[in-house]
Amino acid sequence: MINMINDKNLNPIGRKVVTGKRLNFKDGVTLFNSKDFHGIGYLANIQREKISGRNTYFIQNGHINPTNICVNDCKFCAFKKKEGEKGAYQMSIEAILEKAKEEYYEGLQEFHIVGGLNEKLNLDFYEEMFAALRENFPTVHIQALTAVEIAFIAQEAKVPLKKALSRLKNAGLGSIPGGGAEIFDEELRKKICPKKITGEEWLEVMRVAHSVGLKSNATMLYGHLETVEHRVNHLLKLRNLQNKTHGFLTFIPLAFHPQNTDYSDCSKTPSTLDLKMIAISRLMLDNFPHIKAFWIMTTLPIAQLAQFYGADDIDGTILEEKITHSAGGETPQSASKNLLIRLINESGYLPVERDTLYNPVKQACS
Ligand code: V47
Repeated sequence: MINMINDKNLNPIGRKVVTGKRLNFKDGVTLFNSKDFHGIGYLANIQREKISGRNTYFIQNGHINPTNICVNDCKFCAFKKKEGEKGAYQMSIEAILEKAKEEYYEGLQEFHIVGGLNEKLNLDFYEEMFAALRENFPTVHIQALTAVEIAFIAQEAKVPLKKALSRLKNAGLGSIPGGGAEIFDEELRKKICPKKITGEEWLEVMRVAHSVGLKSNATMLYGHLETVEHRVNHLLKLRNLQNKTHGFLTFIPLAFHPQNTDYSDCSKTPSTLDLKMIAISRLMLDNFPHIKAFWIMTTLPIAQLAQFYGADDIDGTILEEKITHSAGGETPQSASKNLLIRLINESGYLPVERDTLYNPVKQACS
């Protein structure tokens, strides 16, 4: 057998991967510092195939962003607007239903709904919105509100987190997207998103969400000011919580898009880093069932390649995306189901259409 590992520092990590031993902080740092790009991908693929076999998941979903008005002032965000600022918007329940109607077709599995921290949209509004969506689109799962939005809504309503989450769940919330995690290191977090809840608070929202039976995703924003150590610590905090709750479905590394942000002099992340992030996430997060290459951020060709570097999910049809596209994203706004199936088939993986909770909808073929 040809040896796939060129960097001898990766050999002990390779032995751990093959024998199913957990990687530690030092291993994570070694992986990020290694230039053995193919070696890292080779190891991540071993882990991917152990966990997901040859399956690659995708979903027919549509995004809705009810408001871009946000009291936080995250330096990396080009989507946010202050109230009254040009381009600021806030959708009514009727407008959200109209948007959902535009996006809906038979086969759509999920509405993915995230937005800004808008003081005018309270817990009652979101309950009403979920109830209206559930009534009008009973077959579509609602994945909505980042942990940051949930903490804000609960705080504004002066109700404990658990109560707010239970009320939202009863109204129709099905699961929680992974946004808002950014980077957990508190010092850096204070710099890039000073008004945001802390990393510990983000983790606490997820812990409580999992305890009331809501599954969630997790993310990390990379490619800004973070160090390799920040990234590894972030992954380890997620792994620790997952050990306790088993409520995370998938991890999505989010590539920073700098245009129109306070860090517009940063370059876009290189594709090599995008693939390395996927691979190292797969290796470190051994208790996460899925790793997603979010094609709208990585581009479709990189999402296709990511399947060989640990990703077993390439997200979905999306239909319209605003967060990355406000920040210079150049990918198309949507991808058809047939295109996603083709990309997966071309790579020799098995396309599995899924619902939000990763139940296969039906085995896709083309
Ligand atoms: O938390 C903001 C990120 C997130 C930028 O759960 C940016 O499947 C890149 O929740 N460049 C919100 N990223 C989006 C979100 C999400 C996205 C994809 C998949 C899932 C999922 C959830 O968007 C924010 C922040 O990390 N973001 N600005 C930017 N300039």
